[in-house]
Amino acid sequence: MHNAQKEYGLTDQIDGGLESKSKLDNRYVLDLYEDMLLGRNFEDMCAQMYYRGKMFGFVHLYNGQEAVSTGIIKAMRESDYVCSTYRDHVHALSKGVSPRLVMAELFGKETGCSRGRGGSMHIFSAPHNFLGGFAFIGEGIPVALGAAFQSLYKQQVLGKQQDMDVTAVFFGDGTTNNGQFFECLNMAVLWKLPVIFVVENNQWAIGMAHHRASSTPEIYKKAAAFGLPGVEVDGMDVLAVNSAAQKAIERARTGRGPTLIEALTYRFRGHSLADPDELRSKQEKEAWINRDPIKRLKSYIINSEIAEESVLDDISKKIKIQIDDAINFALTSPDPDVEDLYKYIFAD
Ligand SMILES: Cc1ncc(C[n+]2csc(CCOP(=O)(O)OP(=O)(O)O)c2C)c(N)n1
Ligand SMILES: [Mg+2]
Repeated sequence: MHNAQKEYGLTDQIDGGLESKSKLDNRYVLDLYEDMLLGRNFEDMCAQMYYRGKMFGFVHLYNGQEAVSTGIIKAMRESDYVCSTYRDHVHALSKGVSPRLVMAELFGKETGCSRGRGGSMHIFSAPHNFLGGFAFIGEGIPVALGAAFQSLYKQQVLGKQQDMDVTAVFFGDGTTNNGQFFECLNMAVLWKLPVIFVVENNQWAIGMAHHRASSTPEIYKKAAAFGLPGVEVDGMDVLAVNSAAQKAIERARTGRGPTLIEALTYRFRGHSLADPDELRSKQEKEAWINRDPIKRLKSYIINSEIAEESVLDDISKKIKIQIDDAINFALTSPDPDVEDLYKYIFAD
């Protein structure tokens, strides 16, 4: 076993999931449920609006992967940073960006979180330390390293903070075959940066099956070459992801360096809303849909008597109201003014 792995106290698998006996605060579990449901409902509404012609360009939905966003981001604090991909709406919602501002951005409206200039792949919010939204795969990883470096510098050189803010960077299985991933693992370990690399291994990169594209399909094992802990976690189990995240965050915050978390997950829809999704087999899709992370958490909540069905129904109603409000806000918001075409290109 690698040294960093030993220090982290983890082998291949993580404990603390839906099957574990350890008890979490009931309110906390319901908050995780609410966040996942918000993500799912938001994305379903996006699909409707896209096909009604309200959104333009490519739109990549996150259905099926909610346990990863919720499990990781809800373990972070407000001042921590998140770096996303083009599949970014739900990461932004988990980080606290209002559904109104994300929906308005998708509609290209002036009130959107990127002033309508970014669209689906460029969700950004400085007040939430949400650093994007990147159309190029792997592009967020070096940006995350920069964010982590400034946290380290603030604490260790400027002496401004007692502990460090942590940066979580999300990316897909396909992206881990890019050079930036390896370069950044190396530098993050070398400088002991407070960063968490979160691989959302949804088994596919557009139409390329992961096992056909990677020399070692178990991505978490690649961490050993660089000397950081690599952890594999069930990405359809929000409690397991949350447990892995808490350990990694604690490690990063206290100056012990980065962690790589590989969450095994699946996207329930095509690569983007323009993808006919003809390459993945029906059996494969069904097997993963049976492990729907929201349904699994719902059963866990009911079976362990955390809450009754009516409480979950109320959460569902609350979210529907929130989504309707976001749609109304986006529909009634103004388009950017043509006069402002060159605004926001450079920082003031
Ligand atoms: C640098 C770069 N090369 C190629 C592409 C085209 N491209 C868009 S998505 C994608 C696959 C990414 O798959 P993965 O990292 O597994 O993420 P997922 O879509 O599954 O979330 C590729 C190759 C791109 N966006 N950027
Ligand atoms: Mg993928």
